[in-house]
Amino acid sequence: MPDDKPLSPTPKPPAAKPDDGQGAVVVERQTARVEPPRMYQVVLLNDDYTPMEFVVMVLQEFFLRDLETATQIMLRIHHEGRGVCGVYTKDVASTKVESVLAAAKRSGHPLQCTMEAA
Ligand code: TYC
Repeated sequence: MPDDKPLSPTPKPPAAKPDDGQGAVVVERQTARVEPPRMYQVVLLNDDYTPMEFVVMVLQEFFLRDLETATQIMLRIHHEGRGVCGVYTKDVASTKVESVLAAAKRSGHPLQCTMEAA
C-alpha cells in the first residue's frame, strides 16, 4: 500500500438507484455551508435626565447583567456618552431595543437605545 494515499479522498456522488419501475430515486449529497448570522450591538446612549438606577435596572432586566456589571456599564455610558449592553442576532437585538424604549417611555425617561452591526 503506497504511503502517499490522500487522507480524505474526494467523495463521489452516490450512484443513482436502479429504477424499479416505481419512479426514479435521486439522492443528492448536501454540501451547503451555513454562514454564522451577522451580530448586532445594542447600544445605550447617555442623557442628562434618566436616573442612574433606571439604567442599572434596564441592564439587569433586559440584558441579564448582575448588579456590579450593570453598574459598571451604566457608569461607562455616563462618562463616555454611550456603551454596548450586549451583542445579539438581528431579531433579538431589535426586540431588546424596542423593549428598552417601551420601558423608558412608560417611566417617562428619555433614555435612547439603538443597534448597530457588530
Ligand atoms: N447621565 C445620567 C444621569 O446623570 C445617567 C445615565 C446613564 C443616563 C446612562 C442614561 O444611558 C444612560 N442621571
